[in-house]
Parts: sequence; structure tokens; C-alpha cells
Amino acid sequence: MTWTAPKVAHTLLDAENRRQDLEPFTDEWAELDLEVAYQIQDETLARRVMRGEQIVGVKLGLTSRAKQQRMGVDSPLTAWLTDAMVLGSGVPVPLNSLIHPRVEPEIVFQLGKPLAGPGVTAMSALAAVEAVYAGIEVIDSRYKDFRFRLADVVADNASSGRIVAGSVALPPQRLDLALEACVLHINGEVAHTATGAAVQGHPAEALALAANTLAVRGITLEAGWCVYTGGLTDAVPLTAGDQIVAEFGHLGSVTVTGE
Ligand code: OOG
Ligand code: MG
Repeated sequence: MTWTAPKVAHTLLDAENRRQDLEPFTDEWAELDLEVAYQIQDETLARRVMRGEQIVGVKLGLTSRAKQQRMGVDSPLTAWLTDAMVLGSGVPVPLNSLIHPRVEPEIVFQLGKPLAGPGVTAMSALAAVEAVYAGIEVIDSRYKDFRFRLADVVADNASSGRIVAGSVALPPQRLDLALEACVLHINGEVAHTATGAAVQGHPAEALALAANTLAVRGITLEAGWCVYTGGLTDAVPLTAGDQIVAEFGHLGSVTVTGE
């Protein structure tokens, strides 16, 4: 098979629709680089938009050591979030539409102002934030066993699956986000713990990173968008009947169940 960017984009969306996992493209296309991988990611977004989805924000991935070590990829990345990925609070995760979902706790920003790099710092990034939320991301790689290289996972929209936000919204000035604690419970047992500093030293650093790296592709973070700043801890598998709770120090808690 000779792979091209449009073919890979089609294959990834088809795998998502049919819940069929794939071998990573870099197995056969070793030269697949980040520039082309982001073109593929943008192509999958264009196809999502064509079928009626709307952009609601962006996500960062692999921003914490816990995530980088688990996935064997040590470089952060960005990807797109659309309204089709948003899961209402209390709505069970539809396991029959996902391949092998895993759950990770994240700190989420909602922007009150547009934010465009280059030159964005953690401080200037925070000045664009209207509210901070607790969040859970349900990731679902289209690659078998979550085995991928950086270019594969970039093309696959960073394993995007579903996103859930908590119901507490706080202005960033009210929080020390480096110290914001998070305890991840699976079925009542503590699975992982972290503080906001797990993500790039401070989640606002991750937001600045998103603004600055997206600017290279001419993309501005828009007012109203949400930004998922990346898993604070390793992700945990979600199976039928599981209840996973991400409990935060000041941001309340977010629960997902598998059905
Ligand atoms: C890639 C997506 C990573 C995060 O928050 O680090 C991600 C993966 O782990 O499959 O969303
Ligand atoms: Mg994530």
C-alpha cells in the first residue's frame, strides 16, 4: 500500500466509525513526518466539519511525564475537539461506539479572549482564560494496543474520543493550578494522584505551548474554545460497569461510567 495523507485520513476516520483498530502507519510509511501528520489531522478535522461537526476547542496530549512514559513518546502534541466528542455530565460513555477507551483526568481552560502565538507565556495565556474546569478525557486510539509513534498519534487526532467537563467553573486567579490536587478513583479505589504541576510544570504552560505551536500553522485559539491541557496521570481502561471519578482539590469532581 502506498500511503498518502488523504488515504490515511480516510482510513483513520473509517477505523473510528467501524471500531477497527489499525497497525501504526509508520510501520509501512517510516518517513511520515510531523508536518504531514498534522496535515492528516487537519484533513480529518475538515471531514468531521463537512459532516456537520463544529470545533469546540483543542486538546494537548503527552504533556505529563506519566503520559509520556506510558506511551513511549516524549513530545507534547495538539489535536482538535469537536462537539461530537462532548459527553454530557452523567451520560454513560457509549462503550459500543469506542474501540478500547481509557480515561484520564485533565485541567480544562475556557478562553474568554482569543490567544495567538508566538511569544505567549504562561502569564499571558492565563490572562485569556475565563474559567477553569476539572475534566475527564476518554481517549481511544485507533491503533492496536495504543502502539504508535509521534507521527501516528498526531495523525490520529491524539486518540481523541470523548470529553467531559465538571460543573465547577473558577476564575484562574482563584487557583494555584500547579498545586491543584487530583485523585483518580476506579470503582472506589485510588488509582493515581497528581497535582497540576504534572502538566508542563503548570497547566498554563501547556496552554502557552498550544498557542505558540498552533501559531506556526497559522491557527489562533478562539474566544469560547475549551483547551484540555493533557492527562495529569496515566490513563486507566474503562470497561462496562466501571465508575471512574476524578476528584480535584478546588474544581470539584467529574465522574464517568462505562455502559
Ligand atoms: C495520546 C493522547 C494523549 C493526553 O492527555 O496526554 C492525551 C494517547 O495517550 O493515546 O490525550
Ligand atoms: Mg488527554
